[in-house]
Amino acid sequence: MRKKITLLIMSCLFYMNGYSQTPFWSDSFEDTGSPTSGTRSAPSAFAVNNNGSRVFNIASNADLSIVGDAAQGVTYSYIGADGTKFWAGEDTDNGVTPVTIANVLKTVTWTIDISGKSNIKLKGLFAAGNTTNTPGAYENTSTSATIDYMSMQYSINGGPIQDLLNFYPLANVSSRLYPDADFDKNGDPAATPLSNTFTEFIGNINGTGTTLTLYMNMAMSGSAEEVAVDNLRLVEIASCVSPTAYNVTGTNSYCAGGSGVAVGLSNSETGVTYQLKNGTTDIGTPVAGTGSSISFGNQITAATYTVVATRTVGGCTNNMNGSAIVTITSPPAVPTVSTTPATCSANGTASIANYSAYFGCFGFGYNSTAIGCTGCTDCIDNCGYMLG
Ligand SMILES: [Ca+2]
Ligand SMILES: [Ca+2]
Ligand SMILES: [Ca+2]
Ligand SMILES: [Ca+2]
Repeated sequence: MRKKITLLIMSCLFYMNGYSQTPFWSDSFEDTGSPTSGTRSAPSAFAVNNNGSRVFNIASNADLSIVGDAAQGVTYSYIGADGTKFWAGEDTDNGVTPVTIANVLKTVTWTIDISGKSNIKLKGLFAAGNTTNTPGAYENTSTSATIDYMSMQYSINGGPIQDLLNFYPLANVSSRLYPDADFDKNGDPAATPLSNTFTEFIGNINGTGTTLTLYMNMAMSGSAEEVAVDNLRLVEIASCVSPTAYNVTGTNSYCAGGSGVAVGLSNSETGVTYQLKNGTTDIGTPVAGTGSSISFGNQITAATYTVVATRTVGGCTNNMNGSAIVTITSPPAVPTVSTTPATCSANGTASIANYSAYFGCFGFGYNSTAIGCTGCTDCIDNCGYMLG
């Protein structure tokens, strides 16, 4: 039950972020519930020893002795772990000499069911305990027996092992540990190096299958070369279906002082919200699709209105067809009547000027205010008289 509640909360958080990311697995290295499914295997793990300066295992800050950087005033502990425990790596050869790649490289392996999943991403928190800048502690030089690095890899259904996330020192020097997004085994100098505050990184898992094998590698040859990982998560990114383009409706004009023109959309989809816009400016709040036509209400401002649709799941958008052009016309002149009196030989005549324009604009009625025409009381009196 606890897991279900946790997953529900995470789903809500992702939803609020505007993405459709469904978490389906995690490992936070806590005593219970980690990992949430599948298996974690670490036959090369060893207990924290050497006063906390050798470790390849689950640990908490109380177990460790990390360097930090006194000059920067950095706290000598990892900051921002999820819960209290995480996986720590430090002096991962565990004191075995000589230091070789085989001795120093330690790996955690997970086996996870990914049946039916696609567009999978790995998320996780990564940190490096030693934040000394010059010279950095992590070696990437030909004179060093081994290169200090941390990486995540994966394979699907036992296929080739592929890179997922890399953290390496800069090329040919000793430095801090940097993200290596191009996987050339050199830290990327433009990136921000890892610090003792856990930072989230995301890697793409390409392909689909039934079994994902996830690898976490740490190769740290010294007691001042320190890394930590926490809260690994797998999320499935829902593909987004572009909203259908419907027609913007409501092109019309109204008389100045009137109540405006109703602007809407000829049809709509549920699961999509529709934002009315005047240029780049949002007008009002988004209207939820209903499966039929929707209205954005009467628009007073003369403008060309457009509509942008956004699908709730996935967040992709689409422009609706056309626009609604609202214009304002000036009130026509009040109708006038001219008459000729009857004589013995002829009937009198009466004619009304500007009749069509006026009533085409304001409509018929004795109370023009009720139909949106203000300041025309005289006209109505005249009209009533004339029509009577
Ligand atoms: Ca944790
Ligand atoms: Ca240490
Ligand atoms: Ca690189
Ligand atoms: Ca080293």
